[in-house]
Amino acid sequence: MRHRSLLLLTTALTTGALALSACGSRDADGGGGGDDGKKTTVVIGVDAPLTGSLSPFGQGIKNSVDLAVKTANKNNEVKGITFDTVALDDQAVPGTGQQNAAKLVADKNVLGVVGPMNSGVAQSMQGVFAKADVTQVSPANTNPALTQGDNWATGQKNRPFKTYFRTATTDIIQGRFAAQYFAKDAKKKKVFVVDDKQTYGAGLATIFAQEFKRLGGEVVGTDHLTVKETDFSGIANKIKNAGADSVYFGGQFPEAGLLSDQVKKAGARIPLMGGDGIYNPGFITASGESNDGDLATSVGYPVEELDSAKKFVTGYKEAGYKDPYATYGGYSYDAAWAIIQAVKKTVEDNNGKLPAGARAKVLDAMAKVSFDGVTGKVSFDQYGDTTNKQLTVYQVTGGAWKSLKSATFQD
Ligand code: ABU
Repeated sequence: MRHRSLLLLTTALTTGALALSACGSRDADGGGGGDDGKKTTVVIGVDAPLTGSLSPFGQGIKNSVDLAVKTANKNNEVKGITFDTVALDDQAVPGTGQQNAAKLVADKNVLGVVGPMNSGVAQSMQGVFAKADVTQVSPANTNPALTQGDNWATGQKNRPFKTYFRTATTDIIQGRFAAQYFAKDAKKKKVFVVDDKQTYGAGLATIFAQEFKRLGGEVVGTDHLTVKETDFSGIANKIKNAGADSVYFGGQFPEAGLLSDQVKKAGARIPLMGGDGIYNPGFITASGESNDGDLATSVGYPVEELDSAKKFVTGYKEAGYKDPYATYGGYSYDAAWAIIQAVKKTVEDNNGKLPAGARAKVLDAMAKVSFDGVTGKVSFDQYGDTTNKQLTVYQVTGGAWKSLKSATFQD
């Protein structure tokens, strides 16, 4: 019942926001601004899971985009332009993400979108944005096929959508980085690999397993769990009986925390490792047993340790957002700032005015964006992938995530 009320509220807020942005400003894609002292409103859309189990990630994404937009407006970053945001909740459901993409495309003031969080949701949105020339930047998607096509593993890279970019690195890098840490630093030899059958989780687990085997490790068993289920004791017993010295899990933190708990309750006191999807305090609280020693990789260096992120961290705190910026906050700020920079270039190239057909021009400018962001240098390669290949290994220590090792991935 409570869930239904939340859904209704989110829909109502969403509809209101879209209606407001449409009538409260001039049409951003049709040209205007800068010539009569009146400002043109450009909307940056946000799509993320704002309710449901992954909302701790989604709220951090939404707030960080909001902070970027407020900073741009305060600094008059693009003369003649006021930025606004419209945030839609995809609940981590691909169909909902697709509907949200259609709503954002229908608002002519939307020149770029930050999101989504889930790679599986992105697959359902990419085509909608591509048809409308709307630039999309995900701060969190890591599945390689989104930028490099379905045959990336055979070396035949083919960018499927020119409108799609991301500030988070790919699982080609993350999965291999994790396997190298497990095999070389943690000296693990026998891993049991589990995934959640989702685009992100299954892809990441496959890349991890391949690299772990390449490095001489043994995959002593594999299994799959179902998202939103809670009893993984059957898998936990298999892991115990396989004689594994470690578990690798491709998926998100709610299931990962429960799996870790049940593996330990089954009597296997071995570490579980996962990717950025489990790097959340919710992983630790989901487990009744202490999961000290468990590991996660995540994209980038820890924001709290970066000089380039100091203003972001302080600004976020001062803004008083209820939820933390979480794993993707810095990347979300940088994604929004990249869109803002592309709008800036578009306006500057057109004598200070937003040109007609602004969406296509913002898209052109996006490919060449380059600036020093919260997470480091922000720019994109020919596939729309970030050029930032930094990653960090975190470990649960004393009931909290602590960074262990950060590096720039080298092939
Ligand atoms: N990168 C982890 C979570 C988001 C995704 O599905 O890619």
